[in-house]
Amino acid sequence: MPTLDIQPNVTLDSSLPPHSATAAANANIALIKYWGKRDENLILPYTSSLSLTLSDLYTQTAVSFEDDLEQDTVTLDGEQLSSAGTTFRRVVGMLDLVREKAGIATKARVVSHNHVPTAAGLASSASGFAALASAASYAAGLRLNSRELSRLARRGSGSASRSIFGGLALWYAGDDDETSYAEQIVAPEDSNLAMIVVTLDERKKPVSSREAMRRTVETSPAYMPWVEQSKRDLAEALEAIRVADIEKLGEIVERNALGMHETMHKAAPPVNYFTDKTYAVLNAVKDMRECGWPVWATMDAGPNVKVLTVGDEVDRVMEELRGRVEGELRGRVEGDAAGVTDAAGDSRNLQYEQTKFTVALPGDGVTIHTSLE
Ligand code: 2P0
Repeated sequence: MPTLDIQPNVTLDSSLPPHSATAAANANIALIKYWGKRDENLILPYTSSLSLTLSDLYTQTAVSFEDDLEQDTVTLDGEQLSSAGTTFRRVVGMLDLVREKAGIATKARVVSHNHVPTAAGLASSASGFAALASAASYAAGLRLNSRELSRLARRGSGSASRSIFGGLALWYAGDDDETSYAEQIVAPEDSNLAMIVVTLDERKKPVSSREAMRRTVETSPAYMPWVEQSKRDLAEALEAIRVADIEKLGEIVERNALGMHETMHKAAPPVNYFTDKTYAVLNAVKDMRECGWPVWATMDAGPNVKVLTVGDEVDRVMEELRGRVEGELRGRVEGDAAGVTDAAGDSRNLQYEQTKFTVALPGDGVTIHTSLE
């Protein structure tokens, strides 16, 4: 499949102070998953992965390198991060990479806002590190092209390599730092796909994806077979996209995600992100499909379910899905004589009224505004 060679969308902005830039990057959801690193330091994955970048779910980050700063400062959603925390250290890790490439030692101020509502249950590390890598490198005076930005974003968080691009993005596993990057394979306007994010639980997950991935690679006997299967899944998914066969694509997407979760279930100790509600949504998706609806499920490192569907049918698909999921959850409560209650003693509320549905359409790649010098 020919890939589209695109440059980042960069605007020179004379209103910005010197050595500063802002960048906005959208979140993405993988259709063929990234799960497992062959090199933890460089973040080189075992497998290539494929994702859909989503519109209106993004991180906006401003970076300025300022001579009078004594240390880096990072503000996330209005809160200044402690220098002892993991997120602060990961952000400074990215700033250090940029300083090394640019040959500077100046400290930076980073101000970032996530417009990925917590309620959407989506990870913000992909959009977060794509925006940070873009803003920091342009603020430092580096004029990286899209491929170089993708490689740099990858060093912050693997999935961020894909959020540099809009539409469908393919992250080539590669062999080393230079060959592990993403590319756009279908522009957002040419992709008639959509996702419905079904959020069941907004709480922070008990095991981070980074830890779960590491444990799976080290201990799961199902991991290497999944790696081999995933390579076949990717080849078939690309062919299904080429011939616009969404039925085939959906089938592969669902089996690739469920296969990834099986590798975790067989890790020691096992990692299991599924809850009763997850099974209820997966059942509703399967029942809808049996009635002819174009719906396929995918899941990431958490209990929430993302439903792949056709872009121009997404509204009616969402209404049907909502009705069925609520029906499933209500049925489970009524079928359980003991009931399940939350702190307020309201069993119905616990079971389904907190479930949220968010429609996400294909979105654009990163946009950057940078100062003149
Ligand atoms: C993905 N996930 O392809 C997969 C599927 C979760 C499940 O990429 O350790 O936050 O920072 O490279 O990118 C989540 O992992 O992990 C992820 P790191 P990242 O979207």
